[in-house]
Amino acid sequence: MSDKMSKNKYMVLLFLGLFLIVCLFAAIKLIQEKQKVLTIRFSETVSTAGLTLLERMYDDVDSDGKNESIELFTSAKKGPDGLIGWDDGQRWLLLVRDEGKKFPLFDDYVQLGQLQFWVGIINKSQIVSPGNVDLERHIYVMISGNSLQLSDYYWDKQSLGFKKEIVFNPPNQWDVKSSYKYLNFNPDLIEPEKSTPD
Ligand SMILES: [Ca+2]
Repeated sequence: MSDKMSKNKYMVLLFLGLFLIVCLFAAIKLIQEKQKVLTIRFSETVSTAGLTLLERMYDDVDSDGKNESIELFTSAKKGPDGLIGWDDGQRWLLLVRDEGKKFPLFDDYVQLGQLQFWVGIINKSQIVSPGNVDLERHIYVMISGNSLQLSDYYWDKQSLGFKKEIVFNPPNQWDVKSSYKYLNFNPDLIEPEKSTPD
């Protein structure tokens, strides 16, 4: 074998080796990205019995033309004076209710903190004068405690569930100081129930 042929063979092997390494890194990154996204499907077991409703709003979070109800509950109880008896930690439940189906977006204990949520309405296709079904909803959930974590929930037509992505969770957080939106019970945060939802 000539020196030139050996050199070419060496270059091809080197190129293939580098290509395989790049593919491996790309595959690892893809797997890590996929692991960050969870799917929340409807639950037949989640119950709101004994919980306090803190906030409710109606919006078409799955863009099918009909409103769902987004409800935030806590296990802390409202006293006769209207004040809420907060403990050092309690259960928080954020629920999307869609014609009898309940999707628990968040159902967990939060120590020395609280959960807040917002509904972001995105005109992804940049349609002029978009209708309700042209818009994409994102439910943003911020959990505070010893750290801050922001998650993005959005409807996924394929899995018929909500995808959850953690979009903000800085490392090495030590503590968080914050005001408490739900310190006192505020009935204005509970949108009245509609007999015929939009
Ligand atoms: Ca809907």
